[in-house]
Amino acid sequence: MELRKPHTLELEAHDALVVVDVQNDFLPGGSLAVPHGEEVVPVLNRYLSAFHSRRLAVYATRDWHPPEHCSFKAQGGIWPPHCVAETPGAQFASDLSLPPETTVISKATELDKDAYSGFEGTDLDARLRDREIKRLFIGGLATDYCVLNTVKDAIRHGYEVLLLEDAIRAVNVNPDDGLKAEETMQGLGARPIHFEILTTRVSPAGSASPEGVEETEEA
Ligand code: VGL
Ligand code: ZN
Repeated sequence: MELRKPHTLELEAHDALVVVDVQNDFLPGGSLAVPHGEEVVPVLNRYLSAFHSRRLAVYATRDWHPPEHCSFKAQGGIWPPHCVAETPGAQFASDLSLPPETTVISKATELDKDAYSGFEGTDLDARLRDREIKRLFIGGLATDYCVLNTVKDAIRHGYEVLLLEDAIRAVNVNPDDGLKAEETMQGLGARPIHFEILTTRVSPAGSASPEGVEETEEA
């Protein structure tokens, strides 16, 4: 018999959080600002806290381009210069609370290749397999580019994907791009979730209580 309430989700040992490209250039004032991009930060901080307090794995991807990257308009690409490695625009949002054990994954680092997926040209899959990670909780920026492609690759690599629907925002070059991306991800099997469905087993010591009482995650 299923004792758990429907629409709740308990974090498990083989879960990892993947925070996609929450970098200054994608936030207000940045060179490729995602509309409302800053709104993902406080929500991601709640997920980060939930993962950190359970000692679960956290990964943060970052767009990390050379100064004359092929995706920039001057080189015939479609984007303004953004996330140039080692510049302030490429830094993670200052109010993003990444735990010290976060694994940083740099992508699109080569001059003549773009990469929207955190798996493309990186060791992310190998690192996840090393830790026997099975489920990925994926959120960040932007829904219609790097989140979409990271989720697609995650599913292709066999991970179960929980899409943090409350912690993604879209560029929306075309008005529906974000919505279409969400439909695509769900069509491939990604399950949209929001923070409030996470449960925790609370005890004074912070470990599982003998009763295994489930409570909804604190705000
Ligand atoms: C991204 C456009 C260009 C992203 C990266 O992180 O979604 N979008 N480079
Ligand atoms: Zn880029």
